[in-house]
Amino acid sequence: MDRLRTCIVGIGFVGAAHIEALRRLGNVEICAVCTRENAQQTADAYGVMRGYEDFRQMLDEEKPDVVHICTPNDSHYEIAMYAMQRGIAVVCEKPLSRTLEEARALAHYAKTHNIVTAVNFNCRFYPQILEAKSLVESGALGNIRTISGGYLQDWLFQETDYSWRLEPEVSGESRAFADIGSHWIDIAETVTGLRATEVFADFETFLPSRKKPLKPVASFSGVALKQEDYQEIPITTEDYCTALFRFENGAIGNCTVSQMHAGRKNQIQLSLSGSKSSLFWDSDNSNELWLGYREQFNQTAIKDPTLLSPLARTAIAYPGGHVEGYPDTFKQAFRAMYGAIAAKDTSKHVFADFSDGYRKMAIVDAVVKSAKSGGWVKIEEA
Ligand code: SOE
Repeated sequence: MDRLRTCIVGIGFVGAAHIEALRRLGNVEICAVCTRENAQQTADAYGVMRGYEDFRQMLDEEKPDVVHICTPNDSHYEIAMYAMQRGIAVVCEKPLSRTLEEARALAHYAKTHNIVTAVNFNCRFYPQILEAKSLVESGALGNIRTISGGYLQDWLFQETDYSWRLEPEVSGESRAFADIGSHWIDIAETVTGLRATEVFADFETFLPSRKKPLKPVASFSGVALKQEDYQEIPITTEDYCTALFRFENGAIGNCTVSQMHAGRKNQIQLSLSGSKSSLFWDSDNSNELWLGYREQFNQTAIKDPTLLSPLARTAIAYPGGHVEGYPDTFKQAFRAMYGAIAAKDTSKHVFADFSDGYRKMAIVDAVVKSAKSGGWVKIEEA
């Protein structure tokens, strides 16, 4: 097994998830982390040798095989370009960038310079999502007619809930769709193998202003501060998005995305109906896949490697009955990505690369344009 050296930029909620998943792979040495403040202290806290406050210095001194970008969206482009120009493979958090132009340039550079890249669309690596993909590929569903579902969360429900994702200069013009709707359209396209061609989207911002904490508060921490520790700021990005899609084969789709749906912590659902049968998957019950029929009893496919397809088995580490979930999707995604990085293999794999990251940004861009214009918008060919 090839041993690869890795550096991580950004140690928030998701940077920590990357470290944990990489350690579970067994063949990755996390040599350094980069964060703007208290870098060595942070490195020590994660049991990593060195901490840097400047990502350029880290990449120049450590010369890693791979860099993971776990920072806010506005720095993805700069870090990814700097790494690729030094021949370093990049694993970037989604969405790939803050703007469509940045994503286009990153995908172009990766392609023309043969750099192995990846975007962490981790939901592809739920075993039942890969099982759904195998079923669609086998023709079991017939022609896909409808693709529906959505992604609901409540971590931005209160006016004191705050994150850099609420600031368009950092996050981009879309918030809820770019952050979590992008996961939904990613699994919809991955499972069906179909591309969305146009979109009609509607946005709503339920809280036009929020209280920004003047002291640091980590995402999902649930920490509340005193009145005087908040500053009132206007919110211009969407809390909620409904979108209709048309797919290349004529299938129609719709999704509902919200970061203010009380009680729904982090639920993504996908429902497909075809000319032969249907399927439904829910991340809150991620080890099961519902299969629906007209002429026979419905079925539930459970996560059991002895029963599932070869493709689904590639993302399973434990026997049936031993539940695998969200952190396992990171491990399985990184396992697939590191296989390609070790082999310097830039061909298409199950994981998303920068061309897929660009594709998703083209969809985000069309969603924003549609919400602004109030009409159907064609998705840029990416
Ligand atoms: C916040 O909405 C977030 O952390 C997303 O950015 C992740 O992609 C998702 O997995 C969980 O929620």
